[in-house]
Amino acid sequence: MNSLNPHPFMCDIHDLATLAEEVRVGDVRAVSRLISLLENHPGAREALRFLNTTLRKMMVIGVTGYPGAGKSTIVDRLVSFYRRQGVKVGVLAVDISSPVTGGALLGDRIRMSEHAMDFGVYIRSMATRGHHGGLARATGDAALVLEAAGYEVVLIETIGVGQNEIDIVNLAHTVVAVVAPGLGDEVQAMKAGLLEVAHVVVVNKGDLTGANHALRDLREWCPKVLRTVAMTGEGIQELAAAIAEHQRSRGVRHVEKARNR
Ligand SMILES: Nc1nc2c(ncn2[C@@H]2O[C@H](COP(=O)(O)OP(=O)(O)OP(=O)(O)O)[C@@H](O)[C@H]2O)c(=O)[nH]1
Ligand SMILES: [Mg+2]
Repeated sequence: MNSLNPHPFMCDIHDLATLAEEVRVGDVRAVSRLISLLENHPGAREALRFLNTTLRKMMVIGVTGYPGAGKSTIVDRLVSFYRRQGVKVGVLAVDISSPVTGGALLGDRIRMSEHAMDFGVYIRSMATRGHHGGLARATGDAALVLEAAGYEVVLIETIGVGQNEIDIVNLAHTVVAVVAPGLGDEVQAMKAGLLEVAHVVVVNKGDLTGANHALRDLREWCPKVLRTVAMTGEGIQELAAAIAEHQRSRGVRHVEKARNR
């Protein structure tokens, strides 16, 4: 239990210090409580001072791309991959799913999966609050909280359109852009924006017609393009290796365990 004052507008410094201490010993309820406070009360950012985290000990991976491309399915597979290494993983789902594609909200998808009962996985949906910049701040703060609580990898799912793609680039150490065959015009549009900032590009739904064409096309634009079939897990290990390679290349000091896998 923590002693935070239940009054919604009180962020007493002693309560914040206590809450931060609970976060640092890995108390999941304290993690949730503090992230909620950070989302709603700017004053709660004082708690970050007690956490003493910088995101340098953690891998921050952005998974972004057009609605329905398979971001959540990929994130779910990556969570499995990192859990098999014994790494604690946080997942922040920044945007709600598009009603058009029928893709499940990430949290829902993972909650239905094997990770639901896994205490080494923390899953959270982040609300956009309808203004630029605020999303990145709250998501960055949440990542800091997770790092303080001992999570070694955080996966952030966002829909890569508009301002979000800029936000994610500023926050994530490695940005993975997910496309799927058949998106056509959307892929063309992405070339002008997201693909230019992505470190790893994934053509997911590699089982569908058009995947090879998309791969050839994208390889003219991007240095690192991989094919995955997230539904079956094909290509996920290679994706994890490409992420680790990128982290190494930029000298991120994340845990040795999550590296080289
Ligand atoms: N054929 C095929 N379908 C896939 C694959 N990966 C995911 N899907 C399906 O594509 C749909 C969308 O997958 P999601 O993982 O929800 O995609 P998303 O990008 O997270 O979607 P939004 O959050 O709505 O933007 C689901 O029905 C998945 O089962 C794949 O490799 N092949
Ligand atoms: Mg999704």
